[in-house]
Amino acid sequence: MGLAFAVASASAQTKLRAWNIHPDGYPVTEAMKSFADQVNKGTQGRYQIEVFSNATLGDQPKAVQMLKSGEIDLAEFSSGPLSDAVPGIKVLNLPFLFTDSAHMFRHLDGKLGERFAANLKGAGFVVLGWYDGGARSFYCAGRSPSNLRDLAGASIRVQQSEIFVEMVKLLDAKPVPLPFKEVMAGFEKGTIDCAENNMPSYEATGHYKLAKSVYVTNHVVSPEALVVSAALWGKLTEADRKVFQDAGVRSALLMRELWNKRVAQAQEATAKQGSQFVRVKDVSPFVRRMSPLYAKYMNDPTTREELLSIIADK
Ligand code: BDP
Repeated sequence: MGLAFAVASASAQTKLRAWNIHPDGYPVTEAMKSFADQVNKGTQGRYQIEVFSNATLGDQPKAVQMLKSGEIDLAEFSSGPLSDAVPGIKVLNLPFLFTDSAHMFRHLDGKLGERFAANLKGAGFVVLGWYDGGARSFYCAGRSPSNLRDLAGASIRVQQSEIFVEMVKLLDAKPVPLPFKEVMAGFEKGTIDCAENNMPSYEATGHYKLAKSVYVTNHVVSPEALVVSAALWGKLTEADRKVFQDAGVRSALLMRELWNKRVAQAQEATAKQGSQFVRVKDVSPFVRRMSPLYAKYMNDPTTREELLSIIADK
C-alpha cells in the first residue's frame, strides 16, 4: 500500500507554462530552457515546464497580468512593463542610473536585489534570477541622429511602460507605445521613425534591416527577471522551492554569459549589414533633460530609498 502510493505520487506530473517574448537561440530563451531542464531533473520529472516563446501567449503587459493572476506559471520579464505592476521597482528603468551591467549586478546580486525581490513578491512575482536587459540605445529609419536635437519631433516606439513614455516626452519626441512584436510593422508602415533597444534585440527582431542609424546612448541599463507566480510558489514544498531557486540562479549565470557574447555578435553582424553607429559624445545634456524624472522618483516614497542607495554607492 505504502509502496503503491509512493509510486503513484512519484509519477504525478505537473505541467507548467512559461511565457517568453524572444525566439529560439536568444540568450533568454536558452537560459529558460536550461532552467526547465534543471527543474525537471531536480524534481525527478514531477515538474515539466513548457517554454512558450515569441510572445505566443500574449504581449508583455498582458503576460504580467496573467502571471499575477496565476494564469501562467513562469515568465521572463523586462523591468519596464513589470515596474508598472510593482511601483517599488520603477527606479530600475531610470535613464543613466547604472553605467553598465557589472554596476547593475553589483547591486542586484546583493541587498538591493533582495529588496526588489521582496517588493515583487509582495505583488505576486517570485524572482528566481536576475537576467541582463543590456544597454538600450536609439535607432532610426530615415534620420541619422548624432545629437539629442536630432530626436526632437521623431515618433519613437517605446515599451508599453510609463517611464519610457515619460523619457521620450522629455526629449521633445513623440512616444509611441507598441508591443515588441509590432515594431517591425511600425517601421514598415512608417508610423514610427525610431525605436530603442539593446543590440541583441535590434538584431534578432530584424529591425536593423529598416532602421540603420544607431545612436549609441546606452541610456537605460536595466535588468530582466525570471519569475514564477506566487500561486505556484505557494504550492511547492520546501525541497522543490530549493530546486527552483538553484535552477534560477544557474540559469541567470548562463544567461549573462550568453548575453555578453551575443552583444558582441549582434554589433558585428549588424555593422556588416550596413548599420551605422554614432556614439553619444557627452551624456550630460541628456541627463539634464531627464531631471524632472529624477525629481519625480526622488520625491516618491516608494522609490526614494532604493534610488538613494544606488546613487550613494556608485
Ligand atoms: C527587449 C526585452 C523585452 C522587451 C523588449 C521591448 O528583452 O522583454 O519586451 O525589449 O522593447 O530587450 O519591448
